[in-house]
Amino acid sequence: MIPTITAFETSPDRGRGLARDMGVRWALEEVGQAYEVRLVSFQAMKEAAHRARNPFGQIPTYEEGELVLFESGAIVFHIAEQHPGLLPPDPHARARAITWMFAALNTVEPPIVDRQVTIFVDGKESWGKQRLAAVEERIRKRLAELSTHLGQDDWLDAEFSAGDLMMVTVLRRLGTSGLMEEYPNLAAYVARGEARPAFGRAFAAQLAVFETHAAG
Ligand SMILES: N[C@@H](CCC(=O)N[C@@H](CS)C(=O)NCC(=O)O)C(=O)O
Repeated sequence: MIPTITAFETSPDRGRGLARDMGVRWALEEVGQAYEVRLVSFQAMKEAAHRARNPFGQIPTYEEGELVLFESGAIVFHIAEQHPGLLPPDPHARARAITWMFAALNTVEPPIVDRQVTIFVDGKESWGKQRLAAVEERIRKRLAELSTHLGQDDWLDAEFSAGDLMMVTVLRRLGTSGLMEEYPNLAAYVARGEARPAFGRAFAAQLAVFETHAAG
């Protein structure tokens, strides 16, 4: 059965692959699962039909027959469980890969999202700059710790897994901040993820949506 995901009709990132359907598309491409995309406007996301898929009125969602999921991490996990390729068969290696998925979303992503909120929401406040500096220090702490763990390895564990997919997706949210470049092994790690053919196909598909709708 071909699953359907939802994505922004017009992504605020202008197709830079930062909207959270990116990780889901990437996972589907890694495992070779075809998928359909239902594009939603900001207004449609808040309407009852979409809230039935995601109570928080956000993208991405995932529909596969009767199954309806939201939360990009849960969707990627589901895809990884259904197909070989994203979770290693060895039970311990599998549990570690899942641990890295949680670490990406629960330990690394929060200060990175906080930075975006600080810039877009608190930016005009008198204390905005001070808060941004504090948030960036928290990000540096996490990046330094992750950098130490990774060392000169290619991936977080022996093989590329859904844990790397989520971690690279999260680190990409640092965008042009320059923070990741302070840790060359992390910048190389993200570049390694982006060089995977499945990432390239997912990125191109997301960009094509933006270009089509921006032109129209
Ligand atoms: N934790 C959720 C976050 C979902 C999320 O923040 N989605 C954003 C797009 S990247 C969204 O729909 N924003 C529009 C809104 O909240 O109105 C996930 O990983 O799926």
